[in-house]
Amino acid sequence: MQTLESSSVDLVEAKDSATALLPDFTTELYKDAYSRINAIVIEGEQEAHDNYMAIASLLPDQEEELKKLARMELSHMRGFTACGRNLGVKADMDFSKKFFSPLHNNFQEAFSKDKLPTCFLIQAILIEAFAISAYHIYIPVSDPFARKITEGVVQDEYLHLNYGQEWLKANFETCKDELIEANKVNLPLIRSMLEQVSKDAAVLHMEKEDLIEDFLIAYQEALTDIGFNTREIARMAASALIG
Ligand code: PL3
Ligand code: FE2
Ligand code: FE2
Repeated sequence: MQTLESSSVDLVEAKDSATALLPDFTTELYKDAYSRINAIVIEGEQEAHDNYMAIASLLPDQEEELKKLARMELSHMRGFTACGRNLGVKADMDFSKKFFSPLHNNFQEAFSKDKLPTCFLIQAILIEAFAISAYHIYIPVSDPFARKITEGVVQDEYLHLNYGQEWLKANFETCKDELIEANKVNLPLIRSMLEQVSKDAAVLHMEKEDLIEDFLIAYQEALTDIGFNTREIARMAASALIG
């Protein structure tokens, strides 16, 4: 007998196996979408490098460690550049510079005012959680060359997220209000970036809902570890919905 429960399980399984099908990496449609997604990732890794170097200049006692993180970002950037080259795709860097510019400007403004908690929130929490979710969802639908590279990168991104988390946790009481404010301004930007990338991501067989879900898990876990309680986190997440 077909119960309600078993039919919904069937549906979920049907959806899973449909999205698990690998795309055809050689079509113009795929390569066109990849030219923007690949550029976003290359630009994101470059900005991450620059952001850790900037943070290093504000934290002389942790300069070596932060420079190490920055170097990792450059090697990620080279890895993803190779992924595009391997597929015969030219990354659309004009597009990706515009894509990052609102977040880039907010980081620069915070940096110019020595607002370290905001810098950490933007780079080590928001951008890293965004990257972790994107790379997770990309790995099962990627070409074999890109898969190897992305699997290596995602391990590093956890280290970066963790680094920011530890710093914010150690300074939680003094930076809490600034973090709430920075979240209010910058989480809506991440949401809008997700919206902007979703059509191209779908061509790569990456679903927007999965990206959002994975992002929220990483973000929520980070905020919990830093010291926010459940109600505060719910409020912070809601600010992206309300804008
Ligand atoms: C920080 O270390 C890196 C920041 C990179 C930001 C990446 C955002 C990616 C969103 C689009 C989905 C990409 C899928 C992966 C394709 C190579
Ligand atoms: Fe990275
Ligand atoms: Fe990173």
